[in-house]
Amino acid sequence: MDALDFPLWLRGAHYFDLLFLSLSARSGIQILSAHPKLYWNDHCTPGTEWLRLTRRRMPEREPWTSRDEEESWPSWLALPGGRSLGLGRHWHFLGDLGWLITGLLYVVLLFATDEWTRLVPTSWRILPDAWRALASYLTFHLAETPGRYNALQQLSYFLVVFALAPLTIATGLAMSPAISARFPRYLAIFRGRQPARSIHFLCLCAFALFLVAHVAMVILHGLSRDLAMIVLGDTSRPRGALALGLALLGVALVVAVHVIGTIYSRRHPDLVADRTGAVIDVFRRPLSHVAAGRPPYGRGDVSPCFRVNGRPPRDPAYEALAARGFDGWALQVGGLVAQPLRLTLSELRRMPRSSRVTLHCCIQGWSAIAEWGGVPLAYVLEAARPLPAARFVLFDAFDDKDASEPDPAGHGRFYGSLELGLARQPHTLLADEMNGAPLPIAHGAPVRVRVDTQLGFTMVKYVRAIRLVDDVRALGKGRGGWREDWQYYDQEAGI
Ligand SMILES: Nc1nc2c(c(=O)[nH]1)N[C@H]1C(S)=C(S)[C@@H](COP(=O)(O)O)O[C@H]1N2
Ligand SMILES: [Mo]
Repeated sequence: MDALDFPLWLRGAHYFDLLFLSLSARSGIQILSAHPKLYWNDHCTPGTEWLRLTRRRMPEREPWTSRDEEESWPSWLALPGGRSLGLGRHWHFLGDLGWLITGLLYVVLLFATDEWTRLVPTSWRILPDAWRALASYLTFHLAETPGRYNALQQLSYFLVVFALAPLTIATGLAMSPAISARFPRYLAIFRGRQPARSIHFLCLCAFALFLVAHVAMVILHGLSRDLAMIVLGDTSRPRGALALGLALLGVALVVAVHVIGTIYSRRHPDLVADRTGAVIDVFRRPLSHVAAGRPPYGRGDVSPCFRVNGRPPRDPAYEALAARGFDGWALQVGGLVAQPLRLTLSELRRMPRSSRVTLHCCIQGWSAIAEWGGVPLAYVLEAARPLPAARFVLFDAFDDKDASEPDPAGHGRFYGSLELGLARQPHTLLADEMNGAPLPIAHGAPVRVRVDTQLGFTMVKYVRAIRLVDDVRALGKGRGGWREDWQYYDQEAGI
């Protein structure tokens, strides 16, 4: 058994790991740049971050929004670089999907063959042996590799495959608002969303460290022999030069995928968003439509500070309404309904009410907890009686981004949509209260949407009208929302 070989599937998995992990790493850095601060608490109170990768300070006096905290990192580091969180997420999920499939095939084949014996320690002796190997490396001596891996190699490969990789996946999943709303106990394993996010980042650091050590060891132990094994599967008579040539070609191909992906994302963002979106929506869609469980939070968990994203409308009609305490505001409900409605704030407040203390997850990475009170959207929809053709609920907002934001990512009025099934779930609210008080202007007065299972950008503030439609493609750029259109956020916002 000492002469285990390196079959093609193992060499292929090794190569595809490099491709997909590197895509996920660069796009993960892109996602981090949208909120380059890490916390151990889910309130994300400014100043409590344990790591900040930005020099930008928020003004003390003027109001700022979480988009002002976003960094723009260069393309050699982040995929695709610049302020492109939406596209970064597309690449991240694509890389993850490829990596998951590669990993699953690898693990199945590992145990279907004898190859697992090289990786999985079968005796506790591995610990003192690995320690001895480490000590010899630390004193600049190579540890023996008798036929297969030495104890330190075996232990570190084993830990990467069976501890680091699962931990990375588990903490990634924990950041999904759909999963944490459906299975709050799962989030509790990591003590919250921000700890999960921090650990996910530390996993990236661990992968990077492993890569450096792994490549260093290969070079120290004999580059051409090791390359011949992992590239060609040669164990007896290594063809070092051929292996080196092929390895360089392989790395060049990975680099080419990165370069082409980056250039395409920057030049044709719409095209890249649509193509990659089509692939990843297959596994994202079911996630986005799970029902919410009972939120595990109480009033005592409410965050001391709740960030704002999206400045208040600079619209004379809205400002006049706000000056009158929204007297005169009415919610229009129309489109594909049997009974169009016009509901004033007091009429809306007389409908059955509900309140929930929930975790808000912004796509940029920050979170906060608040109590929201209002009318379940289902009651309003029931009163309007959607026609059978209705499939989406569209929310028109008052804020025209060209007027309200100093540096808008796009143009025109904000809008968003929810698939009808999601809009009807009992946790979907038209909220007019936050933490027991009327909804403040910064957070969307007089009425905003709240959905437990989705990312923050789907929860339209400053709602003006609701329309039921059969298709979202006729609106804006056709992606179902303002941030989807201009920032390439995904309509399937459960992850
Ligand atoms: N009308 C409107 N609604 C909006 C936005 C916006 O810019 N305009 N931003 C969205 C985003 S990205 C988030 S994270 C939440 C933020 O809600 P908050 O400002 O109450 O924290 O509102 C969402 N709803
Ligand atoms: Mo957001």
